[in-house]
Amino acid sequence: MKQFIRFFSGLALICLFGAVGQLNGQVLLYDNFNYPAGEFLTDHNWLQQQTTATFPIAVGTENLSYSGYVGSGIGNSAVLGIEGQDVFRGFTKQTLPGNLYMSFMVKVTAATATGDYFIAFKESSTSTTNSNYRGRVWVKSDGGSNIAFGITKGAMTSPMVPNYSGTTYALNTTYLLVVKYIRLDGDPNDSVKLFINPVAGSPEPSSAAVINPDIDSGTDLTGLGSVLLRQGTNGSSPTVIVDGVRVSKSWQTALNVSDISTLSDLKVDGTTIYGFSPTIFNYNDTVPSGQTSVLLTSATSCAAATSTTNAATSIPGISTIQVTAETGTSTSTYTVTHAYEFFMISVSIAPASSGAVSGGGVVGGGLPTTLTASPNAGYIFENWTENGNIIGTTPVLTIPAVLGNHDIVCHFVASSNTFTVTAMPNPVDGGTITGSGNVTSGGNITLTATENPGFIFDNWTESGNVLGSNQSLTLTNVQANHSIVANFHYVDFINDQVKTGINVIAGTESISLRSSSVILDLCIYSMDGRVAYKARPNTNSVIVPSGTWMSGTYILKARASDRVFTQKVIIIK
Ligand SMILES: [Ca+2]
Ligand SMILES: [Ca+2]
Repeated sequence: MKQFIRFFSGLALICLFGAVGQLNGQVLLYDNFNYPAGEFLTDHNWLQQQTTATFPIAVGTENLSYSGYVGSGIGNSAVLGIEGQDVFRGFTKQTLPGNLYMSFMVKVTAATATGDYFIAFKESSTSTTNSNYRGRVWVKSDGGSNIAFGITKGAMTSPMVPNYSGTTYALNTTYLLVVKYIRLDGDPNDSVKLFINPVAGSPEPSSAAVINPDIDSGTDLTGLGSVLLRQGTNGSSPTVIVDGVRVSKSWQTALNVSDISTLSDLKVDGTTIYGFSPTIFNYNDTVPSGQTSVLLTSATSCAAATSTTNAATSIPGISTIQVTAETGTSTSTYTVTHAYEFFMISVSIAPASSGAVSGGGVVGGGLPTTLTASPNAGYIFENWTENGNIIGTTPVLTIPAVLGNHDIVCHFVASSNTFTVTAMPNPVDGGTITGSGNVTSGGNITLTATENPGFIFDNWTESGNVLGSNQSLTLTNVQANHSIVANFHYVDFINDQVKTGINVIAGTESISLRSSSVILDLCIYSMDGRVAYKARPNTNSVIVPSGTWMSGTYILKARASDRVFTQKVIIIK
């Protein structure tokens, strides 16, 4: 048992109302007997009731179908006959008040005139000795090939007298039956209905084929928690094939696919995660020091939903559980962050009500986190500060690995009082500019131009007008947006300031250059100033063919990404 706090984040309350509306769409149990024929139901999620183990209930080869029914035509079936073993399969126990539906297909191959019941709800989900059965479904014959279905709420006083339909149904025919158990607080007030061959996809009929009111004296059970398959009493047992058993809280999902994609439980290392709720999708899990992996288990709210778990492979790490509804359309993803410790990223907004920040909160130690600023109308983002220091100037702030608590302020400024000053170098590789950004009305802003190798700064212009020729430009009393250009020109001096790192070999047929950095521009001039060769190689190694050139002295100028280079070259033929 872990003795530490499991944090959780309540991020999903907005989903609460939708989830409440969906609760009746849960499928609590469904079984299409999609198991190998001949195997016993006790091999497949069913438990033996009481101690009788003779004539165990097995999976049959026949697969029942009913047009439009969700459990139609899947897998095999269960075959019940002579008195012997009974079995039950549990579901999440349902307490008062509420309606519970049990739908299934049945094909009766033999029945007695005495009649007997073969399926019912049972009180306990797990107890093999609990024998409180409710909503018992009976079948009897007229002595020939006609049969009737009946229902009792509970254990009738002897002799058992179910309410039966007319003997208008036939042996060896597949029927869809739906038991509705109406459970109310107090007694006697529960009742049961049996629908025979309802139309799948249609609303619940206003009247059932058979109704049995609460005429027994039993008090309310603690709930209903399983489905019982019963092989009857010697001499009265029918032989039935049961298939597509489905327990649900609504008529709709008793007969049709469910669209619920939530979890009913989420365990980490065997313990339900602190604060679990089906409608909370993000959790934080503090892992004990030294533990390097986690085991996740979960249960879906709807038995017919499916889930896929991807557990974190290291700590800190994140696990996800994706749940897909029976419909295949609705999905939910639950996320668990595992870490040895958690830190708090506190974010405040300045000034108040000027914007919002997403992200922050509790973050696992060592994991990254991202804050995203969104200004309210009338404001623009300015910067992030922590302890008075600017730590970011773009609206998205990422902390690569959170190793402590943070108290971050997101600053916005009123857009009506703020102007943006942008600055671009011309040409784009002529140099760099610092200092551009937002400035409040009437404020000052200073731009600084820095030359790239080979370039010289000329001046600042805006819309073609020269603003200054100092490498530092200050705009005062800013009252508008500005788009400033810093102009540079390429230097054509013979003696450049930086000239190392490029090797030149001049032969009779070619001149080869090899540079430690990429050669961007290459120009070779004759001594009278004419261009003999010009190229933009964009590579570290260049070979210039010079076989047709006259003997003489040439000036070679190369501009690499980090330097410029000028050298005289003598070509001797
Ligand atoms: Ca089946
Ligand atoms: Ca009651």
